[in-house]
Amino acid sequence: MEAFLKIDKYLDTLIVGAGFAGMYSLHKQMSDGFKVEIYEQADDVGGTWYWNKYPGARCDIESMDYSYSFSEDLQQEWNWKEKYGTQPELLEYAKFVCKKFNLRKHINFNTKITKAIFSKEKQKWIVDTDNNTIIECQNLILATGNLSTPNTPNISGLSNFKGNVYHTGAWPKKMPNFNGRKVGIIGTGSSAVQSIPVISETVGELLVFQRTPNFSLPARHRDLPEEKRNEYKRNYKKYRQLAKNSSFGIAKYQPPTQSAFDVSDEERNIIYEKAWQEGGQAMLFAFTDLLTNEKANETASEFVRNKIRKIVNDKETAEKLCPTNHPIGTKRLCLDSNYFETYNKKNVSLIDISNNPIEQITENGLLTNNIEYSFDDLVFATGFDAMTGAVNAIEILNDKNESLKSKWLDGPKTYLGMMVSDFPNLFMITGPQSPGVKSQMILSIEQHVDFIHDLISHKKGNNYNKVNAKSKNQDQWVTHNNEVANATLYPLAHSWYNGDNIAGKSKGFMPYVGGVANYKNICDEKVQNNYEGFEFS
Ligand code: N01
Repeated sequence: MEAFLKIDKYLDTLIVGAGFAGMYSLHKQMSDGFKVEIYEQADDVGGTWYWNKYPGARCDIESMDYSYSFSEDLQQEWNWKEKYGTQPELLEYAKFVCKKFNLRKHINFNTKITKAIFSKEKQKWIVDTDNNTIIECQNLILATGNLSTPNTPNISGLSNFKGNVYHTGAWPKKMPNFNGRKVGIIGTGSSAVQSIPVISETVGELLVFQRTPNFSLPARHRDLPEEKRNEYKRNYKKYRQLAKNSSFGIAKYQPPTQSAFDVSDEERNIIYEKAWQEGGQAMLFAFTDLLTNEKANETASEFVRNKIRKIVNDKETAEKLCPTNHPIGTKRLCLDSNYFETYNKKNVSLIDISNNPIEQITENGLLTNNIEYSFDDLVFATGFDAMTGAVNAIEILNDKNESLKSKWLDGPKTYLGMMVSDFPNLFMITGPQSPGVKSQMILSIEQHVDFIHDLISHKKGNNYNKVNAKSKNQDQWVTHNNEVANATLYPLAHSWYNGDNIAGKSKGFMPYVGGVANYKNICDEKVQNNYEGFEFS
């Protein structure tokens, strides 16, 4: 892919990915007259909500919050039907947005970006695809998602398995029929917690292989009453502002004001019980110190363990389901509809593999602790190569022929989660070291897209070719990110937040946990200080 290559297309901006980040970015750039296109490997829009079609998939943030705010028309026109959007509803919403803003004709589907080189001579990105179309562009925006590279653990013998194999993160379009079949599922993260109760309804038998029990709170899912939806719509301006001022990007979760030890044991339990009955993540926002003080956290952790003990009839199973190796909230907290209740069903068994890793997949099932468990179908609910997987899947080379992947061997380093030093005009939406995954994603996406769009417009308006993140500012940002994380309990958990879920992946806490409001203030300050940390040429 050198300078002699025939270029098939010239663009101002190429965006990779047609999920919520890519679509909004496309809309922004189109509105300002940039020549812009998306390349997307799927055959339709939707990103996460295109791929994660597993039974029971739905968003764990309420739909009135988890939606675009950039268009008043859109937020008034669209009617969410349920408290938490289902996967089909979210996909329908993505298609609706695509149609409303005439995006489809600017999206190249079924095309994967494989390589991007920043040409020294042209000072542009030369981008290659899996159908050998070569595109030259000035700006390259990665809207590739944080949880978009499914992780299938390397367990020997998988190819020998005679039954069907599925991954929750790459679910087939045609829903498999599990009627009366015996199904094995590996994993007990959010995807499993949502799918297990639904899969259990039709299967003959369900075997759940659990390596680590997870905290989960009841979602208290229900239809969205029209009055509630209309009230929210009338007051969207207020709710969106409250969300922006919060730490997680959700209007109703405002910063708590008291420590867990400012109240008596009895009062604390009443507060937890209220949050438990309300559903959602309210419990985590009950006290100031739940994610900074282990003792405070233990009060909430034990409250949830006691709930599990009450729900699950079999004492031994209940204990196996009680998480004890991480404080509540330090792994992504799951929300469920009857997850723990499902273990009271006769056709559901929990197999604890915490001390006995899966040795092998066999023709008929799998082997652990010298016992062979047989089943007809196998579901991997084993998560993703999170945050860096999709970026590293593209070979990205700067003008010194250095790859981004090699620069990230010891973990990702970014400036504000949006740029990487020495990779000019390459932008990431909700990249590592941004609050993305630790917030209401669409709010963070909108803030990032706006920031990046303004940065590109500033570059163009001042007749610059390039913008680059300064390495000194990048180092400071990475240090700050780590300091913020180390002041919390997050590092105590093994999770995809720190790369622990992937064998051989560098370890280090990736998301920015200083909150969306703080983060936005920092970004705004950089702009006010003449784009501090960015160099234009
Ligand atoms: O993946 P996970 P996920 N042998 O990484 C186990 C978002 N999401 O797809 O904990 C045995 O959380 C692994 O065990 P352990 C959300 O942000 C959102 O469920 O590593 N087990 C774990 O139990 C979420 O956090 C929504 O010991 C193995 C499971 O597989 C993120 O996506 C819905 C194993 C993986 O859990 C990822 O969730 C769904 C092995 N070799 C997802 N390898 C909503 O919005 C892995 N595991 C609702």
